[in-house]
Amino acid sequence: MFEKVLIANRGEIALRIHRACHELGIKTVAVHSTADAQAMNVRLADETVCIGPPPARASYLNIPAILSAATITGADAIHPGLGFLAENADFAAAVEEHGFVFIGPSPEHIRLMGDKVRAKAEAQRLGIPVVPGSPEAVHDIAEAEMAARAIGYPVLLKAAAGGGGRGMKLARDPAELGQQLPLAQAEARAAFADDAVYLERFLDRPRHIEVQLIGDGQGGAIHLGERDCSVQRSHQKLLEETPSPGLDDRARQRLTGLAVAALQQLGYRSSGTMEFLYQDGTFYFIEMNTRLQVEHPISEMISGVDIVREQLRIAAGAPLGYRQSDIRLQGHAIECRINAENPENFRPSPGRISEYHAPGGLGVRVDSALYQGYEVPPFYDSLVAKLIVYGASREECLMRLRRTLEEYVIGGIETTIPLHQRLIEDADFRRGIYDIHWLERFLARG
Ligand code: MV4
Repeated sequence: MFEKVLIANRGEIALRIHRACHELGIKTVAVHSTADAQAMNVRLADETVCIGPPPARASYLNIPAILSAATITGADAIHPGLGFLAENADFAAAVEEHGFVFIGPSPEHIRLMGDKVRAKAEAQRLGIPVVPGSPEAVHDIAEAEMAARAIGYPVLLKAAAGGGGRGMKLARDPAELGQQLPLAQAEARAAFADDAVYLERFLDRPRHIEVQLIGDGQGGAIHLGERDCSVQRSHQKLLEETPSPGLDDRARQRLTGLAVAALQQLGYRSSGTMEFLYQDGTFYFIEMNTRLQVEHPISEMISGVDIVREQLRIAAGAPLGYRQSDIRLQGHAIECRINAENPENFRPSPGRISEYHAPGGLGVRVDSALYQGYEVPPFYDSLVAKLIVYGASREECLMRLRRTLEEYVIGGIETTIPLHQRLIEDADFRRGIYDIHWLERFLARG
């Protein structure tokens, strides 16, 4: 096993990785920007290196500074966490070229899944149903119109180098396609330095379902069930749950079985997630994320598997510690993302935490680097805590969630806690009836 791991991230996820390392007896190196010198993950680390000023491109995205920090401290391996450099294939390759272990998938798998057109083709080759669409990027209006006619309108234009929803454009007919194609190409170029776009049939009210997977690159592959991530706004997830209240056991088995078989075929190493849209009883693969995800704890709650520990063990060369038959998915888990934001207009609310009391008790997990007196900096993502609650049933989970949201005190800043309190009382949410548009409608009702 590694002796020392450098954690190339910040906040709650850096703390999450630090905890997994310390449980395995691994020393940690925290790298941080000048804005994060007082952060809890930095305070708890065995060694710290300041890698630059607050803007992420000068610190958390600064590859030479991170590699230098690993060299100076004599780290064996680097965990990228999520966001920042986690899905940067060039970073993963550079880490390895410098003689460190990258705690994640191979650079080739990161690159493959980063190209959304290639990823879909690969998924299809591995027997996974994909959204009907253009098999390749379209380069001009003639190609786009031909593809759209074959797919059927309405169609969505998506950036091949994209993901996460940025730059998507809807076209309901050939005239709209003519207008939207250059806009989609320009946005793709601006956001991803690559103007390649592809087409898909537009699904109007899907659920967003993803499968948590872990492979060891040595033939071992498991799934930890699915997560329903439909409760979102502007592509920002607010609440996730597992299992999805929208799936029956047969659909779940089909989906997870296909996904894990494909993962094994890929020879994939580390944690990964296949994302699907689910509508009218049909699954459609859209993307694969080649990283640990924010919402991974709910899968840990119902499976008992420490996903970060498995990432560390596998990166150190060990085979997966589980076969699928060892995994028992039991009960229900929900995560509420608590952001430092105004709960009505979602404007960031950084500042000093004047008072802090986290909930506890049976079935409760709080992943957060907050503490009383901490100053939430204004430079980064507004996620400051994740409240994860377990129940034997969804009903029990919801009752416990209500109780823990009531108990949670975060003073001095605005948070999304009041919004979570409101939305878990909604009749349709309580019945599990929602799709990716549900939250927007809920917010519009006031
Ligand atoms: C779609 C779609 C409808 N039809 N693709 C947005 C994020 C990116 N990962 C894929 N996205 C979508 N792709 C087709 N063919 C609707 C969305 C979408 C969405 C997907 C998942 C979660 C939230 C979403 C919010 C708006 C749109």
